[in-house]
Amino acid sequence: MSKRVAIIGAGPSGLAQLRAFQSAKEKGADIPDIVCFEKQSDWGGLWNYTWRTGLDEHGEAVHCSMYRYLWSNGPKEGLEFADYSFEEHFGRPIASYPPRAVLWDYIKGRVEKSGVRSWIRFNSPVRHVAYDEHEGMFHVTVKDHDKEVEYTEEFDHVIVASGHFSTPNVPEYPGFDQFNGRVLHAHDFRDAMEFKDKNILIIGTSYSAEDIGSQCWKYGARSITVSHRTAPMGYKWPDNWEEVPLLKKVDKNTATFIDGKQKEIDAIILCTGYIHFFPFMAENLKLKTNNRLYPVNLYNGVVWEHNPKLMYLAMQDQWYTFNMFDAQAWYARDVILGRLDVPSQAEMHEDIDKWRAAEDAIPDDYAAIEFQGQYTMDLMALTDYPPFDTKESNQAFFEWKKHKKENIMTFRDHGHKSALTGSVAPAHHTPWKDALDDSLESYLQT
Ligand code: FAD
Ligand code: NA7
Repeated sequence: MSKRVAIIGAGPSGLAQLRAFQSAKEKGADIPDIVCFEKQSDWGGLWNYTWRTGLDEHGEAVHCSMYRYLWSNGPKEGLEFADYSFEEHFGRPIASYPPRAVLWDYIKGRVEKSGVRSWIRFNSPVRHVAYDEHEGMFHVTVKDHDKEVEYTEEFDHVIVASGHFSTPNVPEYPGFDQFNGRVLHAHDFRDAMEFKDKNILIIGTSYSAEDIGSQCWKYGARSITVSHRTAPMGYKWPDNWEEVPLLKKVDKNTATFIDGKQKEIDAIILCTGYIHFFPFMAENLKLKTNNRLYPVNLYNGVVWEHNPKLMYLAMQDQWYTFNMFDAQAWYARDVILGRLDVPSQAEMHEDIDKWRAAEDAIPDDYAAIEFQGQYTMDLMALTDYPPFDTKESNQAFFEWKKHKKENIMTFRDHGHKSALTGSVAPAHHTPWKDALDDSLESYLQT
């Protein structure tokens, strides 16, 4: 096949795309020439941890938003690859909330076995993508940091898999410029030990707020205060943890909240989310969305309705992750291979609107999980990706939510059932709150 496909990013979604093409090739299909551009020197995306913050060794913005001691914030049974179970990778059932290094190992295992590393050009940030209407081709401009050159190549298709939890959303509050401590965004948080014996103020109430606060508590912060814009998280927190209304201002080390309450604080961590940021995409190809389950302009959550030769992976807000990315990647592959057609733009648009209206009517988190499970099942039904019943994995999410309500500091001590193997995960050898070593070796000890 003479077609060429560019994939931008070798994180879990870009790697899913490589695996999808490789699996078709393995079954005898004639596949296009695939080139994956990755700006970092290794694969795994956010799961490839670095101590660096700000700019990297090449002056590129650091992609990593992960931190030391990060353990999966949802059950692994909700993200398991349907063609490569945890049990296959580790040789036995393992506990349900693995630390970062264990999940990175799992992600790498599948692609190492499938031999797709040679399809990736590392240290290669994509600088610009434009579409030439006359040629019907994309022009992709890339910086090669190894050779110190910039070049442009032509591709028939472009798949953007560059992630959307890397460019921080950074609000400012009055007095930040006078604060006598560190103000940082979750993107730059690396080691909870930095905040041992400190009084920290967290802004935001979603995953990052909950988990970074919990990390700081676990590693010895003196107190944790979490300020909300909309509503408190409402878990049963430890004694040195308090939820307060939105921050009004800071003055030296005193924080004042909109209800007039004041607290002395040493550091402020903005857990205020991320923005979808694609500075390398031409304006007419750029996805512009907030963080939601069904972003605008993406048919089946993947195909750019204005030009179906362009696709975006994993741009949704995420309950499901790796297995949903797989379902998307297999679908994108089959559209590119001509195995699946896409309808007219008007029909795509209508379909997107229908899904978005359904999303707007979702009453609660449970229904949101079911919505994304159904979306993933619908995609799986279109391709030869091994299907699994998301009712089973939804159940793992439901139990997870229940356990969090019961005790936010012990939910990771529970095990869930794999929708693939039927095995129930064993409890980890040490309760999460006492497990200070997050290494793979420590986690896999029996
Ligand atoms: P990413 O992992 O972000 O990878 C994108 C890749 O694209 C990166 O390697 C990057 O270097 C590359 N790239 C970006 N721009 C360019 C460019 N211009 N040119 C070339 N390459 C480029 N999910 C879970 O399932 N469980 C969890 O516990 C969990 N915890 C999380 C914790 C944090 C702090 C964060 C931020 C996210 C977490 N997630 C978790 C969600 C996470 O989004 C997914 O697990 C997954 O990493 C998304 O994969 P991705 O490939 O789409 O994006
Ligand atoms: P999320 O899930 O996008 O949440 C962002 C949070 O930040 C949310 O609670 C917002 O409150 C809050 N927010 C956003 N802007 C502001 C301002 N200006 N002031 C106060 N609060 C604000 O991001 P996370 O980082 O928690 O999670 C992202 C991913 O990382 C996730 O998938 C995890 O796996 C890890 P709101 O409720 O909108 O009022």
